[in-house]
Amino acid sequence: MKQQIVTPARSLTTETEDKLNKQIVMEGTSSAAYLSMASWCETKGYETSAQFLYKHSEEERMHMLKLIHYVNTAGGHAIQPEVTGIKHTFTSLREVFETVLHHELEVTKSINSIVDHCFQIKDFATFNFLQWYVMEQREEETLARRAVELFDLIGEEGVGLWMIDQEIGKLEAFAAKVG
Ligand code: OFO
Repeated sequence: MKQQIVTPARSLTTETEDKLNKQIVMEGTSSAAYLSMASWCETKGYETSAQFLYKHSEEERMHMLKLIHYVNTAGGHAIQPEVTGIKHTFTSLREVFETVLHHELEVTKSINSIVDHCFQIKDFATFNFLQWYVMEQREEETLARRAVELFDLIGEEGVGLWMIDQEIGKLEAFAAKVG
């Protein structure tokens, strides 16, 4: 009897699909968290920081969508993430940007671990797809770190907080330069 050869219908493994779905949750959480921070900043009169964070919330949503399309077109099923536990109030503008930095460092760790996994199992298509996220994290970490540094550089007394808020708006151009 002729032996039937069963070929898998896709290269994406279930394990990689699960990891990418977890990353989709992380990007969705980033988008929601930054939206919440933007809203808080707007209520406190930190206009430039609010605009910066609204824009970043949109970018995180785009990161999430990019992953969703990748998983689905690779034969998997991307799951719309449940996003819960978003913080709505903050004690200070400094706390907002320290939280952003901490969060971005966690996202970098997560991306790196999926990249490592893909390399180990020789899923070079996903490995290659994720390089965009590797570089994006590099830029986002720089942005967040520079934002936190402004608090010590300028100082929060007097018009300090107003100046910090203004400077936050200039960070995007700086991060693009150092990429
Ligand atoms: Fe999605 O780049 Fe930051 O979190």
